[in-house]
Amino acid sequence: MLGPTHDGERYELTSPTAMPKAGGFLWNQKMMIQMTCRGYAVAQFMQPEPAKYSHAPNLEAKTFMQPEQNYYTHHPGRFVYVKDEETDEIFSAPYEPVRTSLDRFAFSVGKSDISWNVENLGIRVEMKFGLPTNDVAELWTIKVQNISERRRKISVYPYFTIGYMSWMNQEGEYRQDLGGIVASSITPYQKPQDYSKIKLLKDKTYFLCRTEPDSWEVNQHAFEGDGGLHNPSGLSEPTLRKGDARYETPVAAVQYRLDLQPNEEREYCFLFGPALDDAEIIEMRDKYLSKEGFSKVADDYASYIEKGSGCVRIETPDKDLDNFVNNWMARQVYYHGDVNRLTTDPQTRNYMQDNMGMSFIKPEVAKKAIITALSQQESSGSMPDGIILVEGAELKYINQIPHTDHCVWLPIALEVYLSETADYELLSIPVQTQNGDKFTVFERLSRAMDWLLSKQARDHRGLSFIAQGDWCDPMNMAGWKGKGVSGWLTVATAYALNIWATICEQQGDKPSSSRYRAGAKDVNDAADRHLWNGDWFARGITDDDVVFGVKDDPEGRIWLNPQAWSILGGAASPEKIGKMLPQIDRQLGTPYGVLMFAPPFTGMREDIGRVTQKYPGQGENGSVYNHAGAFYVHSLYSIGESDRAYRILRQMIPGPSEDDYVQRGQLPIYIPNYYRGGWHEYPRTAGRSSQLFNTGTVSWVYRSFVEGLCGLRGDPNGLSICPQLPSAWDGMKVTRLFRGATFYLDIRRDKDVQRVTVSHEGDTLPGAHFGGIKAGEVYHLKVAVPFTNKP
Ligand code: CEZ
Repeated sequence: MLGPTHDGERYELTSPTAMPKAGGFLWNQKMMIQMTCRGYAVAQFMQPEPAKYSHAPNLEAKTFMQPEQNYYTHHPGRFVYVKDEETDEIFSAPYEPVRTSLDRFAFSVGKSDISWNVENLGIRVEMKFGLPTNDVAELWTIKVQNISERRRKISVYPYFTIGYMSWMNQEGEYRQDLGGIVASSITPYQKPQDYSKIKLLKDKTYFLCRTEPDSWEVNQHAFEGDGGLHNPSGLSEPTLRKGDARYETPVAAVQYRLDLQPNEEREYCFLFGPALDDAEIIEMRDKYLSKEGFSKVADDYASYIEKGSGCVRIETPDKDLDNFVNNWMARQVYYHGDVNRLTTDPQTRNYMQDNMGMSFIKPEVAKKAIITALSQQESSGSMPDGIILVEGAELKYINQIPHTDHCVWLPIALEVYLSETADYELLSIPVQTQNGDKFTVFERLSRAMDWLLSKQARDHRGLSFIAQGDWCDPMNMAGWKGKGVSGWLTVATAYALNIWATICEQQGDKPSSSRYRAGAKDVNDAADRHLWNGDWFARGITDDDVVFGVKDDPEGRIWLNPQAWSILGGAASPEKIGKMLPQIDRQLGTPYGVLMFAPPFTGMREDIGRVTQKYPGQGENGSVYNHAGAFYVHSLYSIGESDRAYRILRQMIPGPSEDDYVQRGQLPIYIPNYYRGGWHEYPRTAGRSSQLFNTGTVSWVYRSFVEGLCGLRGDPNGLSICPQLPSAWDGMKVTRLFRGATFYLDIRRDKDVQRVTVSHEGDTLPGAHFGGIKAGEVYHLKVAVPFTNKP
């Protein structure tokens, strides 16, 4: 039913019903499209705020991408109806809207295109689309072939949703002069001052045909009639009526009437996208709608995606893991770093983490992002909730709610950038803000750390205020009266301070280093005093001084984040870790990964906030929230808990058993932000994927593969080598691109070594470290690892 193609370049699903929401996604810096196996699409483009060219049938709320997005008959999609003119039988490809059982179905997700191969009634329909690298458009190729042994008379009707564009003004018609269907609208607005914002929006949607159709219908209602989308009335007539839409919902439906000999095939190409005016439509047509245009786009886009293929390839005993890491993981990290989740004001923590991942792929982008973020630092040293990426953009939605954790992410992202590049010069670059102050990157980091330690950020006990949220956005009422504190942020502050202290040390700034280490110790002592609850750390203390995330809590009893970050930040001593880990295994372990906390809340706790109102086991309310799981994995690798770390990493990837795929409902081409929790409460839905590929998880997971599992982490002098194989493995091979050089590592377990031993060209190196790296060189290393997993 599901599997990779032999070279791992694609993933194929051969059932349209087993995993109905499973899909793939493509993007460029201006747009993103998520496509399900059944033909539904969610596409968005930036102008510069997110907008649509293929709409729902009603006015859609503009918000972030929704988890477990529902699809319905009139959901935007890309379909092809086929009618046998001799029998009047119909079916549609890929599967929606007709939903007939097909003779063959294959949905195939590639890195740079998505395609289908569908057979029914002796007709084969192949659909395939890709995107240009720098424009907003979909380039579709639809092939139709007679695979029966007799001559066939059929009609083929590509049907692309345009949908409800506007309540102010919308229309659509076939434009002979342009060669396709064009719908026009005015984006609704009410404030006069918004007129200037909307007047240059791309309010037209075009569907251009390389081959002129025999007929068309632009009026959605006329096409569908009373038959319904699964049996549209328009198909019951010999030809579509060439109708238009006048303040009616437009659709792009065209008809080709074919008379095909056995094996005969036709190929049609279409361009679908938004435009400002006719001139732009003509420009797009001339640029793309030719054979050469299509093949150039395919090549250019493939090489654009190729640039994001990352810095590591692995060969392990787990082939499915290899396939994911080698083919898909970096792609998702690249997507995040490249488009910033298609927003003009990414949340600061997301922006920093997405760019942490980008350090492994395009470090120059990460560098720019660090500077951009710092150029918006507040004069107090704290960071704003979101980073404005486009002039004139505003902080919106969640970024209008005060969260207190943003400074923490600065040294974390910076650390990875430095360990990948050793570009310590970044630290002395001066960065000016709009307030007029000017400090170097180094000084700005110190100011951010000072803020975390300041009275504004910490209470009389030394614990970090939470205000209206920390990493957990919806934990909005634990501290909104100004007193509540975050257990996670407290231990995370220590982690950030310690990272920064190490960088200060590397810079030879001993006084700063000691100051931040002392700060971290102070924070950790406070955590120890007020948050340790016997077997684990509490999640926080409310405005009314109630400690939560503790043994006596019937719901939200144990949270993963305070445990993971206390390991990273040093609040958890080995003795404490020894108590925490079995509790995490027991209370948070599920077959689909580790829960963010348990048990989930079943009703509002007004002293914690809206996280408790989410559906139990969904989103932040006790799901397998992979971002939290990824922090935990990173913390486990930091203490040599390789087996636990690997188990949880592996659980983040769907499969490889068929039952697991079906339960999660997702292809193993990305890691979603969550899998449903409620393993005890709601086993039927536990494990179900959110299908949401926007998530801070991936940077951390990639980091854990590179630095944890492969153990290949940069430092000022070179590459340190400390693989952490799961105990069931005898060895693995790794290719690692690092500072311009290529490393081939053959890693084997060896009963004769007590510590990791590295040899290069027959010589054993003095330590598990490789220095003097020259860009352009190729190094072959043999790595012997002991049977115990402790680093
Ligand atoms: O958004 C993410 C945030 O983008 O939730 C994470 C947080 O760390 C990220 O910065 C954990 O809270 O507001 C909500 O209730 C939403 O659930 C968002 O919190 C959530 C969505 O996944 C956004 O896609």
